[in-house]
Amino acid sequence: MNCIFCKIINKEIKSDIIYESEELICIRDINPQAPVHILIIPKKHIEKLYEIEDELLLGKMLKIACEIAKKEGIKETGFRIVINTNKNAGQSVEHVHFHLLGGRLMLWPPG
Ligand code: DGP
Repeated sequence: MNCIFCKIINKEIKSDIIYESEELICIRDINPQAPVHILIIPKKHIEKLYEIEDELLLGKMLKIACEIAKKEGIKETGFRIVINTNKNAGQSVEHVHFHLLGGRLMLWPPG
């Protein structure tokens, strides 16, 4: 399958892996938008957030994001979890992923 995240999961493409389990892989974003920018990616190839049927998987993704926020030292200062879905939101990789961002002041509303 010609999916960049599947290639990362299969170790065909190198990445900075900070957490891995049977179901998830968490890597540093190649183009960081904040001092801490980590992608939480399910290993199963699912393209869109609304296609995930496994509620437990969604919960695990949020839970690991919080654990990583703590490890990265952004839990107390603040962090943002972003899930871009489809064109208007700027989804560029068609394999669902959460962005965990922190380490700087973030604006609201987002651009
Ligand atoms: P999105 O635009 O929401 O679909 O986010 C895709 C993110 O994936 C974007 O922030 C850049 C990141 N990305 C794309 N290709 C690679 C890669 O090969 N390695 C890593 N670590 N991140 C990548």
